[in-house]
Amino acid sequence: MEVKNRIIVALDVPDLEEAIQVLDSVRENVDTVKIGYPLALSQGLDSISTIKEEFGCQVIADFKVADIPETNLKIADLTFHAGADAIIVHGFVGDDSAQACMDSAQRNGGEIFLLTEMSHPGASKFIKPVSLDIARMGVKMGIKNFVGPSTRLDRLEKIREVIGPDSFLISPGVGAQGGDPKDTLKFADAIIIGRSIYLSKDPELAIQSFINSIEE
Ligand code: NUP
Repeated sequence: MEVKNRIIVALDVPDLEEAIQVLDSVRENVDTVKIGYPLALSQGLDSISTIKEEFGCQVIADFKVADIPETNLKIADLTFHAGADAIIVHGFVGDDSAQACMDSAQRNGGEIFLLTEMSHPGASKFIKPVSLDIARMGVKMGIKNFVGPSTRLDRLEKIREVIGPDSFLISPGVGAQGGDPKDTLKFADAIIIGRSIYLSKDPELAIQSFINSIEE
């Protein structure tokens, strides 16, 4: 996946109007957005096609899919049929569950991102001890896209070592959770930024200052 300016905007707003307003102000500099449960549960899966039609951008559906293979398959099919370009899938549930999403992606011409280690402090307890194993599992399965934390760069670096230079790694936690954009991009291909953009009074200015700090 190619991501303009290496920035993915997370649109965790519960209102489609608000999402469109934010996207409208950053459209010059952003071509990839991530939507998750806040928007999908309040506005429905149709919000994916609405956003795509209006802005022509790529949409990553952050549904952190983590169920048995049969249910994962249904979730992924529905998400791709709604127009998503990619879906984020949890790795801790095992290779059969992730494989179901890969099968759906292949059938529907989409992509999956495997979530290795999460970015919040609580992730240190259960998922951090196994996140490199999750990354290794993904590599073995032939997965090419991964998600890793910008809030623990030592871990992000290790995840990059495991997945190799040719895998595509995106990283949430920049801004509001404390991750630094430029440092994160030493290991990640693109950063995911939510609140620091959509809560900003001027989202375009916020994006511009992230771009400047990356280029410094
Ligand atoms: O480990 C993860 N951490 C994380 O923050 C995996 C994620 N998918 N996210 C998502 O990235 C989170 O749900 C939110 O949509 C976005 C970060 O938003 P913000 O902290 O920049 O507001």
